[in-house]
Amino acid sequence: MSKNRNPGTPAESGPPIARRTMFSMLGVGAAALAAAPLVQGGWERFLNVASQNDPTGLTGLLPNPGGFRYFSVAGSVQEKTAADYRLEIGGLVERPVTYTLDELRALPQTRVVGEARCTDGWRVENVPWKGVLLSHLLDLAGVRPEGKAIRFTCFDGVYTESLTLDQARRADVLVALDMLDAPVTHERGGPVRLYVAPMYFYKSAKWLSGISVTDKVIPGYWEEYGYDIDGWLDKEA
Ligand SMILES: Nc1nc2c(c(=O)[nH]1)N[C@H]1C(S)=C(S)[C@@H](COP(=O)(O)O)O[C@H]1N2
Ligand SMILES: [Mo]
Repeated sequence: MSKNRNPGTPAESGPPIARRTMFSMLGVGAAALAAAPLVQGGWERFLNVASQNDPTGLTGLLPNPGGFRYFSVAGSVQEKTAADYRLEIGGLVERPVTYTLDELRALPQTRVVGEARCTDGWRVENVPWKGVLLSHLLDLAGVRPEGKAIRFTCFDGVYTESLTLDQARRADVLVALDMLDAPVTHERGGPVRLYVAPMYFYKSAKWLSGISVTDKVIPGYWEEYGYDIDGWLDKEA
């Protein structure tokens, strides 16, 4: 698997040619989608409407009528269930801990509604996410004074991400267990994924398995290839 792929060029299911054909059948050019996020928003709404009455049957053939594109830098990812999922919290903390899924569910749950916006131009708006505030998990573990940043690892064995401690403590950064009011599916990065509402979706690591407090930011997978370490959607955020 090539590492040079742009994070916005999804390794999603289905042949790209077929997708392009589908877009052009809808009269929407891929270049226009990439260049105009607002047009993309309109396109998503069009699709949602279209899939409700679906007069042509066309939308059922689209790769993902809900708007999300499957993305993974790893090949196939082993599915994890409540029985074998674990989240390890360690590094520069007073109390390293390993959580099961049930233990995470027993912690206070916070709901954040936000968008998922890929650097490629596709976005899904008003997505409800629910889970444990990252800041709460950090407080429970007790960040040591030398702790300045967070490194995230994933059970796909490949992907990594980072946040500064200040970013990680924001009230819109979740260790998400639910999405669209249902458990996060394997395809979407479940049973547990990160959701960093104010940043591009590449910051929201899927298949989250490790949260490690570090003394400085360690650039994540895509950031090694030139992507902004701070992936703010709005620079002034
Ligand atoms: N583990 C992991 N997390 C990841 C990625 C990935 O390849 N692996 N891709 C990122 C990118 S670039 C995007 S746009 C989103 C895609 O999430 P989705 O597949 O649920 O749409 O996940 C982000 N998190
Ligand atoms: Mo992305």
